[in-house]
Amino acid sequence: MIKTAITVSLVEQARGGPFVLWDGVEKGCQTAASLGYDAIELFAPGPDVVPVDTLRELLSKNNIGIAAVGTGAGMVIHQLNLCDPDADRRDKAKRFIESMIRYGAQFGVPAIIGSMQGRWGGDISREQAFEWLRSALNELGEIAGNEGVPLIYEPLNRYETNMCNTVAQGVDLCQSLTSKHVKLLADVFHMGIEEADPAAAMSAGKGFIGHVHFVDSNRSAAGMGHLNLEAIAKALIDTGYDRYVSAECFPKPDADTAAKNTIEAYKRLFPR
Ligand code: LER
Ligand code: MN
Repeated sequence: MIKTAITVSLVEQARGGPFVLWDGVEKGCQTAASLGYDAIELFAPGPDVVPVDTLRELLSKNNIGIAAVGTGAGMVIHQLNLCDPDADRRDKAKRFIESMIRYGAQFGVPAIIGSMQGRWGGDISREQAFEWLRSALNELGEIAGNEGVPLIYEPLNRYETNMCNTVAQGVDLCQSLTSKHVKLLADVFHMGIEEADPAAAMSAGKGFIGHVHFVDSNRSAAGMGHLNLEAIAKALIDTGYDRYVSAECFPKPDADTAAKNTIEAYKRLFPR
């Protein structure tokens, strides 16, 4: 069964970004639970901001789960990424991601590498950047595997990275890794920009997809843009995917409307 999640951001520096709930983790859990979501997806400044026990209590009190934890704060707050020309900063990027993997693992959920993957260019060749990215994913993938969770790698659209932009490129990357614990995040917003046929791309990701940001063309809530979400959802269901679809969308026209519209669309597209 496909489960539903909604993003909660605690990262002030990311205001204006594609996260729905911004009023703290307690309120986020309450709102998500009251609307019938299965889980929150947490975007936090680091692993120490919401102590594990505190979050455990909040989740249990609100009878809600957690789907995944983001690592983008490493980029947004500390400007760290895995393709930084400076070896010390690349290592700091890995250690930040490791800290989030270990945090998420205490809830049995994966960490997501999106913007922290970085990019090639300037003095850094494409080959060099991919070597660093592969090496980091192998190292971090093994750490995740030893913690009993996958590590999630997210292809992004061309305006955010020049590493992997499509699901097929992500599949190639996963196949080139020695670690078998790295899965892909299929973000339907990025797919709407990069894929010739998002539904076909979803099908081709069968077996490799470990998390989904299920939103619309304009990064609004599912149903508020122009993608053929019925076809994309059907393709995802047909792959046998049974993890989360998550609302990583703008809180437009406001958070409540985005959250309500998303869960209504999820109930329609992913009937139980
Ligand atoms: C960034 O555009 C994105 O989709 C996030 O999930 C990555 O941090
Ligand atoms: Mn995303």
